[in-house]
Amino acid sequence: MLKFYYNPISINARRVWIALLEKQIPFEPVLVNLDGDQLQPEFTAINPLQRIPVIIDEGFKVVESLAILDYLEAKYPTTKLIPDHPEALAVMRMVQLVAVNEIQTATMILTKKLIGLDTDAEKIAIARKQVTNALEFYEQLLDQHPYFAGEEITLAEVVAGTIVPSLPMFRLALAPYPRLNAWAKRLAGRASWQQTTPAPEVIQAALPNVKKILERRL
Ligand SMILES: N[C@@H](CCC(=O)N[C@@H](CS)C(=O)NCC(=O)O)C(=O)O
Repeated sequence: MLKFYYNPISINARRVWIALLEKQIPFEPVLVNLDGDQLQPEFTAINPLQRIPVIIDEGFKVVESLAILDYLEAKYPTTKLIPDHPEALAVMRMVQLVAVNEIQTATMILTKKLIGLDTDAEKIAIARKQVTNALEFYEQLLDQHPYFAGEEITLAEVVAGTIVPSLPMFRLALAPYPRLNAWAKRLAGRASWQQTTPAPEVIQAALPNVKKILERRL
């Protein structure tokens, strides 16, 4: 059975978790405690980058969440999460890349501020602006569709939908973006989102580990 190395507080792992659930792929979850287990020789042998998520499927190992999502789509295409239509495909990729390159990089800075590691006001203002520009872009892109690429969820939702709903944690409200706000509520109603949403106390308890990771990483 497909092995899935994860931790419930990891948004990168959550993307994969949601895709596995949406595609109804049976899997064996392997919890990696981010309190240093990821740095031990046993896990380093699985992923030299010392990060989750990782999947091992029939002996084939994939690291990097976006690569895993592409692999799952190619291997298990029954529930489609990547559209064929060129415009829908472009929208899906834009949303994914903006989530990773714009929003996620900015939330690293905002997380550092939240846990008291970085308080450079100028850098924080730049990070906040980077996020609000991305949200404005998403708001326009959603237009009148329930989901970014049309009537069905795609990897756009799987990737942006696991980071955008967490933004209020950084005092970045979704209310000024009515379509995006409605989209986030739509996703929150899905079983795969509900099953993978970390409880606030789980996030709270993980903050010391998050702090250690951010101190060690770029
Ligand atoms: N680009 C990677 C990022 C993976 C990543 O940073 N994972 C974090 C958890 S969200 C991790 O394992 N961190 C452990 C560490 O840095 O020690 C992906 O998309 O899979």
